[in-house]
Amino acid sequence: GFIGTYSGAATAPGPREAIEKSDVVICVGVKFTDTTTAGFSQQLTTGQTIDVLPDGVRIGEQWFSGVPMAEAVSILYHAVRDLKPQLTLPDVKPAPLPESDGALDQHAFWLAIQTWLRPGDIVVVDQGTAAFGAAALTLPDDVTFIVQPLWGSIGYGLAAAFGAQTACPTRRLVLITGDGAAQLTIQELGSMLRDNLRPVVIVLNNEGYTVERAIHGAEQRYNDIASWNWTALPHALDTSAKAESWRVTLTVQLQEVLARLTQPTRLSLLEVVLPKQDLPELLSAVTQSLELRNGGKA
Ligand SMILES: Cc1ncc(C[n+]2csc(CCOP(=O)(O)OP(=O)(O)O)c2C)c(N)n1
Ligand SMILES: [Mg+2]
Repeated sequence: GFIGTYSGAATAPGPREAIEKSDVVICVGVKFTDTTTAGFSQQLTTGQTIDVLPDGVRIGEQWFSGVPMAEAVSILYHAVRDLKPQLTLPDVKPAPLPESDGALDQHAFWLAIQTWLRPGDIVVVDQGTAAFGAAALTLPDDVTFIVQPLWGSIGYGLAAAFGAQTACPTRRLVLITGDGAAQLTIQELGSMLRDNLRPVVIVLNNEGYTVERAIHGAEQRYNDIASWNWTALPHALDTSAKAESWRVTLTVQLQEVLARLTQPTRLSLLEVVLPKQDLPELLSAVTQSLELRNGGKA
């Protein structure tokens, strides 16, 4: 039933129309923020939405306080299931990822990830180009997807990956994080190695804060970060040589390394070198409207 990710005006036309023209939209734990709605451009009316919040529910203008979220979701689930025979579901498929011309850029990276992911993976992505690229993926069945779009605190992904892999040590865990974000919590690689965890850690090396460059100050120094030797880090953070690491600059190298990581037997760190100003498509649409808004032009 997945038709795409809703980001206000940055949503592809098919999913956007399907969502905005629905009679009823059930929002579960939704908080619209500037970066998830391309600058608050969502078009959903109060009358059209059911808002399920941690301790209450709003249906149109009416509030029902004190309803626990799990109970509200269960009630709505049963109500929708009973109504299902009468519903016409929108005939919209998520847009396929754009074709790649072969160079290792955001498009090529996400295409490779799309074909490599498999059912049952845990996918953790950090804020930055990773979160916006991943939002356009069509996930295989039974994938657990962890992302923190609301507060967007960078560095969360690596630490969350540690927690998720600790909880589920036998599932393949794939972390995709920006280089800037990774610099905040990288030491937890050491804890993962201490605990013999085997996540696939993919670091997108685009020389700094690419998402911030797109919003403001593309060439400003505050968007640059220290240039680290990423592939040396797991070895610096563990003396027993438990990790493997690679650096890729070509799409074919990326595909080769991913192919080796079907059943990782050790922690694997993959540094993917990407162009400094390159954005996934959804993020270009979002940052263009944020830039307009920040400049008072929206
Ligand atoms: C703790 C924290 N500090 C600063 C920010 C502001 N911020 C949002 S995205 C970002 C840059 C992320 O860069 P990177 O992880 O390299 O991702 P990229 O967009 O380059 O792929 C920054 C600094 C934040 N969201 N959270
Ligand atoms: Mg970066």
